[in-house]
Amino acid sequence: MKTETQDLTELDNFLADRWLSGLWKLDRHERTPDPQTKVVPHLWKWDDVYDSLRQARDRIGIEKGRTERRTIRLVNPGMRHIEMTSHTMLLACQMIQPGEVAPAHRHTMAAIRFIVQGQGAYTVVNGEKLMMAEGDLILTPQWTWHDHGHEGREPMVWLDGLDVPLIQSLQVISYEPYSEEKQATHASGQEASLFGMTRPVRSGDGAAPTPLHYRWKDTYRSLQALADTPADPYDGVALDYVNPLTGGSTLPTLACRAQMLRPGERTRAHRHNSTSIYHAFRGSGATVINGETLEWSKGDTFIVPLWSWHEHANRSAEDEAILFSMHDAPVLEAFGLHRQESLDESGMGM
Ligand code: 1HN
Repeated sequence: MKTETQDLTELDNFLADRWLSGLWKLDRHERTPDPQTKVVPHLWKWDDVYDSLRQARDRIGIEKGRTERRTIRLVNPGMRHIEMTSHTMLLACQMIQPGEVAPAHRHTMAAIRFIVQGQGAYTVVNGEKLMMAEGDLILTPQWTWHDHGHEGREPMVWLDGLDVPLIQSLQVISYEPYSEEKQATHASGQEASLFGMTRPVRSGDGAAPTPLHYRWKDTYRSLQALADTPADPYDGVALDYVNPLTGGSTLPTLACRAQMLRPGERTRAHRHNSTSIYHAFRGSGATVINGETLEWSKGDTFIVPLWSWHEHANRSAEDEAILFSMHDAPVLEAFGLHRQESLDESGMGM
């Protein structure tokens, strides 16, 4: 007599031979009430990232057709197999030297750049030359041509945030180099910088303005204005970088946010099934993620995996702390999947 297991193994093999599979083999881990992720909480220290960039600078020149970007990825320990920051997002850090040109290309991945150090570099997005300043956010929506250059004197560093692993999983990666190293810029130059949310009237040019450039001086002024009002219990004084044309998220797949933790401020714990990557732009503090405390200071980057309880605290009683962050929430929202939960008590303790 055959045991039930033998019977099943025979059936499983029978099915496998025919490219079929019984649902009874499904991993039980996929049937838990709580979403599961392989992404783990992690913090990357600024000194490590910056030192790595300097070492790369000393060894790697930027060259068309070879190394087109001097960019270092922040790899989540749970995402070692794909060398990504989360299952949906990649955060990288890029350094460009005075006089260098990072050649123009376009791809189906959307990108954001958050400028962390230096001045005098620029990005050209579809012919618009956007000068970078610390704290600025510059968008490169999917399939837009982009190249970077540097007219300043000091090395310039920014964060690159992209939806690479999401686009990889959809298997729709396309990449195209531009015919020239650099794009020609619009004759009127720096459209977004010059005209803000307006555009010059030109016959035959009906394209809506693409909002590409969020300046730090504007963001900071808004944060300061908000600082005197009641803060969000979970995020403090926080601003979403919206697409002003639609009121929707920064990009279809990525949302960016700037938040201020006022001196001594501490937020309440909540969790959501979107993943967040934070960069400490100013100040220092701590974030407790499922009971694990990550201490951060200026320049550090950390990740809060989906569905983990988290709360932030500014460690200083005198200085504000400012976090820039990137989230994959728009993807979940688009499919009606976004979920969040909060605790009634005022935190998990730190
Ligand atoms: C990319 O095109 C840039 O254009 C930076 O500066 C980082 C990471 C992965 C894929 C493409 C850039 C990138 C990237």
